[in-house]
Amino acid sequence: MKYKTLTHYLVEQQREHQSIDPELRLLLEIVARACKSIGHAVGKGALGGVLGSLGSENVQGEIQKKLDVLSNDILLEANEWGGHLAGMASEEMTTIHRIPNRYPKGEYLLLFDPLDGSSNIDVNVSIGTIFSVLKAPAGAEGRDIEEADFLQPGSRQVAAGYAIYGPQTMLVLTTGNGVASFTLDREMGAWCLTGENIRIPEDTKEFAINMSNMRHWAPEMRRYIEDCLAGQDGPLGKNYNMRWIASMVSDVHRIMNRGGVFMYPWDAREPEKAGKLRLMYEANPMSMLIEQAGGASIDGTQRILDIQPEALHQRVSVMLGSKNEIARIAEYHQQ
Ligand code: AHM
Ligand code: MG
Repeated sequence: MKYKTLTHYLVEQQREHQSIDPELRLLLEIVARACKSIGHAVGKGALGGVLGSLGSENVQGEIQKKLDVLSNDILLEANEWGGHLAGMASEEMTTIHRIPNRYPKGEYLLLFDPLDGSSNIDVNVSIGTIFSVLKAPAGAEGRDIEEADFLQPGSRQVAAGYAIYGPQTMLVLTTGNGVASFTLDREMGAWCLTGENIRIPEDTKEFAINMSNMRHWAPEMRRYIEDCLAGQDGPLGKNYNMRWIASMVSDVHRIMNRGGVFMYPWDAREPEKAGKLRLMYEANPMSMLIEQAGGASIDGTQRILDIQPEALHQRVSVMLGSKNEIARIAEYHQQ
């Protein structure tokens, strides 16, 4: 075979780096397999009867799409029986999911946004699955896992990744030793290593943000974007380009490949929520990937991976991507 498979890559990681053990390898292979199933369902679209809404609301009060729930079920079922997990948590579930007693338990915690990019699900635009892996805290063995066990800062993640369902189905993964990407060979059903040691360009002239919310942002955020829009003759001295897909996975994937900054800042409409995106299922895993690829990720003033979570569904302001541009955005927030 011309390309290394995901299994081959993970076995090599296991040999070279103590941070990955057989249980974590099994976990990642199972998540990757579940993503293959989700990608298959997404790809069928109307023919699979999977488009449209269910009429139910998730814990955040958002209308659930059929594919949101299907993807959540696929990930739960795939990961329950392997013996590698102590518990799971998902953007689509009110509280944590304990491993049923009929299965053995392991030491890892899996968190996911089963299908990110809700507004793009029914319109055939790229969407994705985001996941984060933590270890259950010491002392959690032999007792039921609790919500509090999941509330660890992103710097404690042992792995993170996303699958993107687009023109190609890809998996982008880190176990703390750089970022690798895999393309799904749809005939073989195999994840093939197509990118290793991904590095994000440190400088950029491209930003991704939902501009329609501009009037609700904090003044420093508004000032940064106004300066970007001023172009060559403005204080930043360059002409910026804007790209906004509205699927975080796709916007981040573009940045992974050619640089840029993605922002979903704090918004005055819901001041207490700190932002739209979720710390545990979206911001933390993406921040680990971005940092592992040489980029940076902040909430405006602090590194996202250092935030001590206070609640499972906590929201956060997110600014991530090319390192030097994120440093510039941080300066705007210090002034
Ligand atoms: P979701 O998890 O309900 O899909 O929401 C998250 C998505 C992100 O993928 C994307 O960056 C953002 O919401 C888009 O928001 P907007 O509707 O403001 O464009
Ligand atoms: Mg999401």
